[in-house]
Amino acid sequence: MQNGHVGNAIGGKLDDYFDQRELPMYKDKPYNYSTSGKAKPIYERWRLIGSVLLALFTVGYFLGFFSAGATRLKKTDGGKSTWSWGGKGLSTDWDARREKVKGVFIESWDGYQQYAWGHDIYHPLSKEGEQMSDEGKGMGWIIVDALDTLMIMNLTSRLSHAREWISTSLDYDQDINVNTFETTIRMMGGLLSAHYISNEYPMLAQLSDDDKGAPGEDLYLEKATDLADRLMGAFETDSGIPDASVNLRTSKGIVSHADAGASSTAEAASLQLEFKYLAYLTGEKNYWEKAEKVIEVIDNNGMEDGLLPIFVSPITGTFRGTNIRLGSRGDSYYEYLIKQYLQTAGEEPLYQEMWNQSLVGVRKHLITYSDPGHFTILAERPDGLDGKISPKMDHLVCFMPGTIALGVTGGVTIEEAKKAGKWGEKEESDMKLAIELTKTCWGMYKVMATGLAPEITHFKIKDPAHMESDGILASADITDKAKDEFVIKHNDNHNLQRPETVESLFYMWRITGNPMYREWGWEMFQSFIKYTKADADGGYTSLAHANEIPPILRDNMESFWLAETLKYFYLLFSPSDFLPLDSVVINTEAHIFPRFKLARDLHTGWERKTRDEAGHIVETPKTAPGRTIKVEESTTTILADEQRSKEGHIGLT
Ligand code: DMJ
Repeated sequence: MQNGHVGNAIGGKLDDYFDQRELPMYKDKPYNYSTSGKAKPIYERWRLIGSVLLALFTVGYFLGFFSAGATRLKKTDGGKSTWSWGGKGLSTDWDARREKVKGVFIESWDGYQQYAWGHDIYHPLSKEGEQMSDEGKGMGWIIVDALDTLMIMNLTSRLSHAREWISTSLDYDQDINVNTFETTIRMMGGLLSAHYISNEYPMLAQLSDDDKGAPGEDLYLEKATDLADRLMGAFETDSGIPDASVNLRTSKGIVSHADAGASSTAEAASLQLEFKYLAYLTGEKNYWEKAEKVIEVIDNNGMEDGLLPIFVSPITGTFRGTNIRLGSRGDSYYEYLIKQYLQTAGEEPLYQEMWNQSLVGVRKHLITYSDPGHFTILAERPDGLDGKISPKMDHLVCFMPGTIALGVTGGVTIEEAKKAGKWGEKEESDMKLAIELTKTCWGMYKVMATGLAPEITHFKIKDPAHMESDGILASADITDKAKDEFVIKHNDNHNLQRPETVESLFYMWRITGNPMYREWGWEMFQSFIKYTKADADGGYTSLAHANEIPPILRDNMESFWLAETLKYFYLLFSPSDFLPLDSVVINTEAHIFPRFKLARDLHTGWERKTRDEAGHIVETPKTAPGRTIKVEESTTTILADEQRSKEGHIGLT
């Protein structure tokens, strides 16, 4: 699409708009879209009237006639700008915004398709592809990761192309070492999600997974199972904690070459949704047992307040180091606690108990406030819980607000939770924390010259730090002044097209119903369009420097740009009944799985050891089966994906 992104000029915006409306911009059409070519006069007339009205509105918006939403820039004292939220403004055409997201996905996908098809890595500036391993022939890194987004966006012709590649070219029998976690969440997760969506929402996926009689029946599921069987060797360690990497041909686990052989806690403990869903689909209990064993081994460390160091040994099953954080290497351990509880429809309460314990631990040890704006920070404890707090947040931590909200209601709206009598002080307080943390994550975008968040943000805080237990502080509005307390170090100002904040906006919108979250998302999306476009047909790329204009581009499109970031934008602007949150559970790579009830011989195969209020194991003999002490107070935590990547193995983020 020529100039197919939101530029500054009004003229450009209108051109874009009319381009999109009048030209057959996308070959892909909704499955049930009429292709008769017969004119539909009334519809066409309304479409024209709609176009004119929208054009007038767009002009008005940019001339400042309307307060078109919560995030309009308001000029205040001394001409300084203030970002404010709260207003609703005129009704917005969310369908049109959603189509814009689809347009950006198409540009990104088509760039990849044209210049790097079948490669794991895509460089949109040099317009080249690369495999993650020189010996490898491609793992489908981008194609498989994007499959379910193609379905959700109903991009049928592109989906057919992807499915054909998977059917004819994708072969996991390769003598290459891959990262266990990344391969599980992206490849297995992508295939399983494609299987689920194509069966559950056949109108979205023109080609079902079950091509009766055709070669490659249940293609996605078969590929997922083949891959899972190769990954399973990673779990064959002394402790049951999986090795960081695995050879796909031999299925032999490979200990991490870095970190004294330790695995990342988050990586070891974020494989469960995928292997459990596969066990459910295939009836193979082994997948279930290996995955859940990891959580048992981790929990048997009896960490204080459910907060964990970011490394764990696959030999002993015990932690390495003292670094506790919910950023890189820690993040999705926590995410998968609550999501495991939701995946099996609330039938495994020990995961909710662990989540609650960890959340209390987060509040006790990690929540502090910036100074003077009192923005809520989810900080780190590099030297353990008795060490000094480090007021730093990886962008990765921004999954947390949405996940907290999800944990509060299980996916239904606040209103519905209240009606169902599932609302009390804890829910109220957790939701407030989610709201404040979302604002902080949004602030990370607002303080940047491009409007795109850095990889890592530091904050100015008081010394000693004001903790939540010293009293909850109300945050100020995010204004230009916030730049003084959101501290962006030179090495941290890159933007890797990450999804976590829009992921949280999506959950917050669905759960609170506050349109402010959609408006924030729209602003973020416009910044991505404006500043991350590679060139006319390359697609979109990540940024080496997001805090200067023009930004410095990096020559890489992350696969999660297609799998997660654009999917969450699309869902944020979609109607709320599209993929209802209380019937699905979304993995850490935004792949969508169903919730299900424990069935057959799939059940929780372990019990938590008795522990004291702080979460330490109490060495008393167990008495009755199922005996666990419910500990109300406790939490857990988890290095930068940058470090995770390229450590000599394939598939590190
Ligand atoms: C993704 O691969 C997953 O979301 C993972 O959990 C964290 N890192 C990236 C996105 O930032």
